[in-house]
Amino acid sequence: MSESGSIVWPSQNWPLWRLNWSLANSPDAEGITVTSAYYNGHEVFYKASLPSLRVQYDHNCGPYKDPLNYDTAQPINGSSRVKTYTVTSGGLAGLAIEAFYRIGQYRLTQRWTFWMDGRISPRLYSAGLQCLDDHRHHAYWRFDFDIDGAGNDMAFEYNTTTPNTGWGPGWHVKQYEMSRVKNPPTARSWAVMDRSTLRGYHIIPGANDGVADAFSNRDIWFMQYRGNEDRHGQQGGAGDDGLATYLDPGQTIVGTDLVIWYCSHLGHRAEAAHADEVHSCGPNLVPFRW
Ligand SMILES: [Cu+2]
Repeated sequence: MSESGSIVWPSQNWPLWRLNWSLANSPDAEGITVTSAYYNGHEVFYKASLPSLRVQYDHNCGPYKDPLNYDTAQPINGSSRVKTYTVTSGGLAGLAIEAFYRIGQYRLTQRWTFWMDGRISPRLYSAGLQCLDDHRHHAYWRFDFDIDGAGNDMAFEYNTTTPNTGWGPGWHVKQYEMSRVKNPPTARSWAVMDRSTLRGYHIIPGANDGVADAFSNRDIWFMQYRGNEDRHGQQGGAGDDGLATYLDPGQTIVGTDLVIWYCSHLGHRAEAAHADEVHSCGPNLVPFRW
């Protein structure tokens, strides 16, 4: 079984967002996928998904890779396991696409919100304890951007310490496939942009996205699109995200079809008082020149 749909939002007469969504069953394990997403008439994503959720405990439990798919999702809207609805926050409306999963003792909510101003909030909410021990959930989103079409993309990194290299103060171009970690002292963030239209998205780490560690040691990966690297959640395993093998450090990414993976590291403490607390993570994607 699976579920899927197409949405034009907020209305056919005012199609700010157009996209398709689906939630496939096992062996796929990539949560709700969003495909062919357009904001204001311009393509943003070929596909966006959540193909890995790994958890590491401090002591004798796990690690686990938790599969987000139709089989672990629960009915939340009649018999449907995916719910789409309009949310409002601070006066701004958004299109939310949501699923609720139960895996062992975990209760997980995955939500995509596509805001009226073009911002996108991919989120994962977690509650429940598999073992009475401190642990970290590592949620990996895969963003296959096709801004104004598949090819001709560029990736950038921002640091407060970088002089103007022609792209504005703080920004420099990423030339090759690579992975990076956050650096709060320089307010590090990233961007993807179409080289001809100069439309793009700024990728800003979320406030609760934690820090990389020895178990999950990177925050973002930039790579050229290769069809055989979209494994629908079956890349890597509990102990290893498998992404290092996707990187070819000699492969230029300037002007190519870019795929960006981003990982949130969600810490979760085990004290009884915290066991039922819901924690959320995820980056903020903000459009520019749209
Ligand atoms: Cu947890």
